[in-house]
Amino acid sequence: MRAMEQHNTEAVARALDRFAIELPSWGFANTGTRFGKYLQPAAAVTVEEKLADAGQVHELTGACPSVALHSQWDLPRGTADVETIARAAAAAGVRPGAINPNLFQNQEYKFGSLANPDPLVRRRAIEHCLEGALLGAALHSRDVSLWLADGSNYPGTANIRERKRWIEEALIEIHRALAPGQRLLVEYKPFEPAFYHTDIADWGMALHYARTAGPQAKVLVDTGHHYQGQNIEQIVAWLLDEGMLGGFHFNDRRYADDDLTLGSIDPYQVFRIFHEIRFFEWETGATADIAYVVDQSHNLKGKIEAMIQTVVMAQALYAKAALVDHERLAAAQRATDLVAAESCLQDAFATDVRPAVAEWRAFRHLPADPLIAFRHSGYLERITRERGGRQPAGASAYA
Ligand code: LRH
Ligand code: MN
Repeated sequence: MRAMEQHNTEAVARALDRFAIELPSWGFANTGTRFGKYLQPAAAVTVEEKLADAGQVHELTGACPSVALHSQWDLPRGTADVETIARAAAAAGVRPGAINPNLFQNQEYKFGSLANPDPLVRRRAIEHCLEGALLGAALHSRDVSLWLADGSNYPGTANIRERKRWIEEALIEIHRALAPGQRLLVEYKPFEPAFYHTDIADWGMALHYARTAGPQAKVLVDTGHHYQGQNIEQIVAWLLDEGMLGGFHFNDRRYADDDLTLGSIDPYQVFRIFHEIRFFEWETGATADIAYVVDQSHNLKGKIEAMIQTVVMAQALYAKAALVDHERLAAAQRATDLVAAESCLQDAFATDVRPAVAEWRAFRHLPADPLIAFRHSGYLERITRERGGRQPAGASAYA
């Protein structure tokens, strides 16, 4: 094997050894759009089924040992569900991941949650987040991952400054309740479901709120939560340099928050994000403390297959980013040799890492092609039989 191939194979193996991506429990359930939900008979309904399906993806890819949980969907009875989750996760060979409080589904959140003009609603929203921190501690999961749908639809209908202060007060109180080692991740989104203003609309606002909350708060970047044309990897570079990048929600999109399969539309986008992280680590010698999480809804594709595609694509793009020659890149940047610098990224991105990834899988007794292995496993046929007969959960809610 030529020297370059050997170097690449070792670099890919080192990179994949330290790459893990967390799967969303809600990615295995029937989800839809405001125009409806196409039900899949094999879709998971119970949290045990969501964890089992995630366990299947981990068993085939070796790269997704934890599952993000949405408190209202997965722990409707709060602490009373902790034992069930812990046992089901262990049975599925995965561990509970980030706790996502749900501050958007209840009727009382019509005019907001932490930013609702009604102090009683704000109080209840804070209590729900405090419970989320407790659930996380009980499940030994590290992150409380907070997204607010809060905002307004018409000019003049909300006091934006007052809402800002309510959210600051709430996040300070929630941060105070974190156990040592726990983190509060603040996720931003420019619009939807609010279509005039959103209270945490961009990375700058999320950065401000995280700093205001306290040292255990960081910013979460959902790749689908940006205006068209926004340079996401520049935001990533900034947050890295500020020590405030806590994690990602990965998905892909053509238009808005489409929640499509990672790398299905613009794989070079994810590669550029991974590059900024690897380049930061090379330059600083530090390991970026980042939670990689998938946040997708598979309305048309088979849910487990789409998740396997996602993990395989994430591994491939992370491996490619590990092949960028940082020495050569830094020299070309300093020399303003634009073409040489750009080629460092393009050469790595153009490298076919599949043979090296297949070798990494073989070495770990993982199937060479997880998707083919899944299709031959009979798992889908079995769960379709087991789950198919029942009336799928209502076609109304998101998940
Ligand atoms: C909001 C969001 C958030 C989740 C939800 C399922 O668009 O990205 O992270 O809670 O999707
Ligand atoms: Mn998200």
